[in-house]
Amino acid sequence: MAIEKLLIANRGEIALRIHRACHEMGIKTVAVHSTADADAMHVRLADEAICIGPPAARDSYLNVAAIISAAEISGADAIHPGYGFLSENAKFAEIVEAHGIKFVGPKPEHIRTMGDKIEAKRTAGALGLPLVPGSDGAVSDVEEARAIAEKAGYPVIIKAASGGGGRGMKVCNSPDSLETLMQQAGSEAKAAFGDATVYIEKYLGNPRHIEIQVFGDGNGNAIHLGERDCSLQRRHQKVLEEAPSPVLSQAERERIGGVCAKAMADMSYRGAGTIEFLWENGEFYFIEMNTRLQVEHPVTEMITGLDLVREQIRVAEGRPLSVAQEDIRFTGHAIECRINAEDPRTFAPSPGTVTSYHVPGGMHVRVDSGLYQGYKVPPYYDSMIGKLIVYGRTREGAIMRLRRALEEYVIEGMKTTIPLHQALLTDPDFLDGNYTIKWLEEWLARQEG
Ligand code: MV4
Repeated sequence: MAIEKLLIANRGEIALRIHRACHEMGIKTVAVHSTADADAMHVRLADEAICIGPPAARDSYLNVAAIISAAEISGADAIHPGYGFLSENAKFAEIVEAHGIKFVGPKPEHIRTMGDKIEAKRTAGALGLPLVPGSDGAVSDVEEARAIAEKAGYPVIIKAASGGGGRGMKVCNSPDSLETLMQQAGSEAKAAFGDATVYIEKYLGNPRHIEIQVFGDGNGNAIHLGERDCSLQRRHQKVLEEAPSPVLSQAERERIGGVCAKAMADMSYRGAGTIEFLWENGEFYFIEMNTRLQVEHPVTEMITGLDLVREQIRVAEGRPLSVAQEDIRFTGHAIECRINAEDPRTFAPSPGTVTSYHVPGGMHVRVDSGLYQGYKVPPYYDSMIGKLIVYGRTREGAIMRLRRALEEYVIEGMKTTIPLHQALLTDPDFLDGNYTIKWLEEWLARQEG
């Protein structure tokens, strides 16, 4: 059941990334776009393009009826949702499949399970993944909450079951504030997600964010592709990611990776997934699972040589994974810088027209971006305009190459986060790999002073 024509239900660099994988596999592409994206690079390159609505995402990239209609009209036999937008919407995946169209992503039931953070944790625990100590499911009763917090030890964190991206979380330092914070977390969760359900975990004070890339064929075979260290983030937006993590040994990688791969095999997971952990003092603690391709997937591609979008398409066609675990070798080091159209100091969005553009090149340099000279960055969407990814045989080599590539990168007509990356790449802590999830915000505060 080979896919012949694939509809890309996304925009920007990831739409281009998907298009490239398709054309390398001989698959025709259909771009869908809002009126604001008529001149986007992936729209120009796609074999067909269909306008699905006005700029606001809810009327275009989130418009299920318009996207399904575009697939029907163009005769696409598959839809790739990219990341964000409809990528983790179980209902959308079901609707796509109900129309006889292949969804290039996990089974809807797995998207649904992992979208509920409590269900995700229960499932992860049952599959043998190490969990953060805390409540076994939802907590509504304050007395129950007290007992759980007492057992886990303060501080604890109260999280929304429907949350994600850090919204609706409350750190609680003592029993005195537990009741108030639980109520606050519950009502904020209700307002943001329409669901007041919360759960409690021990709060880890200074962890790293390390995530494991997994892949399943949907028939009980699954592999892991090692980890990415995504600790460098600001306000829950990742800024720079690297693989491998500076703190893991090959033995630790194989151990946690093996546990994750077995878990995915046991649930017959299909497609790409990312299992997110907090890592502190040599221990992994599961927090969430993302059932999509991630922005930072290229660092994994660079150190494994595997094309993750190609693998996604293969398993969507019902074919097996192209590699077995024993075939996977982790070689060298890769780093990705997210380039945003933002002020590098205030992070205020800075959309505009690209008046001058020059991309870095040379050995082991990859730029995933839909930018071109004259392109007008629309103000309606995420401010990420591209990613610069480099590979080196060592972490030091990758850092030197990244500095060189950032020097070459010219984007005029808007402010970008390139200068932020350049400053980051000279910091002694960064050079030592000595950072946690709190480090970047503290570093930024020091730059201000
Ligand atoms: C935590 C935590 C500390 N302890 N859970 C933030 C987003 C969501 N995915 C989970 N998050 C956290 N959960 C416990 N038990 C700290 C965070 C957290 C964080 C996690 C990953 C990357 C950046 C972060 C920034 C602030 C807080």
